[in-house]
Amino acid sequence: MNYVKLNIIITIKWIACILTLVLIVIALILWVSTSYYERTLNYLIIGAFATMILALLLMRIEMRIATPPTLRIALIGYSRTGKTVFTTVLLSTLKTTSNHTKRIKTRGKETREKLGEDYKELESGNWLQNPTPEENPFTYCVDINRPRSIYVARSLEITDYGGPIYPNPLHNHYHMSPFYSDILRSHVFLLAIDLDNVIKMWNENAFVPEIKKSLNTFLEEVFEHKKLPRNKRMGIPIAIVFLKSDLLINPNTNVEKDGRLLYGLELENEILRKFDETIRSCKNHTMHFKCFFVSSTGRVDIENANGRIEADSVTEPLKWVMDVLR
Ligand SMILES: Nc1nc2c(ncn2[C@@H]2O[C@H](COP(=O)(O)OP(=O)(O)OP(=O)(O)O)[C@@H](O)[C@H]2O)c(=O)[nH]1
Ligand SMILES: [Mg+2]
Repeated sequence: MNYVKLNIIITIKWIACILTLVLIVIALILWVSTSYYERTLNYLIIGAFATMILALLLMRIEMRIATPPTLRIALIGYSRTGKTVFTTVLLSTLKTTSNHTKRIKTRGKETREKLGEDYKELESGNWLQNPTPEENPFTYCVDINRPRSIYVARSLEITDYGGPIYPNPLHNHYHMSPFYSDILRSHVFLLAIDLDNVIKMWNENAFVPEIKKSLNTFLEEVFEHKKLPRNKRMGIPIAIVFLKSDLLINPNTNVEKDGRLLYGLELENEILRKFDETIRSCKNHTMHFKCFFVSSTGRVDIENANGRIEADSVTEPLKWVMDVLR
């Protein structure tokens, strides 16, 4: 979506609408005030028709730019954040557990096979064996069945951008992705953050500032790429998805504040406070922003759980995207 182009089209559309009205009013006045049919009247009617057709044409172009038929969702984050597990459980459960069921259908053999294989692997008590190769991100294709609406996208493409495995999670990999320009061109951004790292490095005062810095840089580039005016909030959906939220209620979690161990909701709030600056920056730029705490598996010891997946809030981010774009 190029917002400058969109704004120009919207402005010309309104000018055409106003011109149509003005021409119609003048034609009416002329018609009422003169008893005979004047040539000017002909020109006015033709002019009004022409501007009306132009306005309708521009309205159609505006709709196409604002809501393309296929919405591209970029899922990004450091390597080993849990993105592939998240997408697998999200799309597999969404098909079976919600009233979005009828509206969502995975498309294509590739998507179905990948989801089927990965979900089976998780259900059998194993984590996914291979990280997503950086040079080969996977795009899950999903159809949305909304026949009565012409304003919304009919399909989604969720791309899971794998990152290289860095021994040091402080590394900012966004700029290194060969798909960086593709990422910037996406319509929706899901920014994944690994709670495991946030918790493990709670007191190190390095991970959170670093990830905040890379998120801010990335967001600035998104806004710049889309030529978003600084003083205007636009409608790009952006969500921060904190993954592995099961760790927040893990008794081994060791986050202390004022001599007290933080846990569950209290810890969630403390984490949100840590990311306050990034959250504020997102809210300043877009009308559609939300944070989600998600556990894709529901438990850390997936092996001991006989592969039972008890996901928590895993479908919420996508449901939210679909709702805001309705
Ligand atoms: N506790 C917990 N651990 C998880 C969860 N999801 C993933 N993990 C862990 O995170 C690891 C990485 O998950 P992936 O989904 O493969 O990570 P990724 O972000 O796709 O990584 P790349 O493909 O390298 O970018 C898994 O092997 C698990 O150890 C979760 O919901 N809870
Ligand atoms: Mg992956």
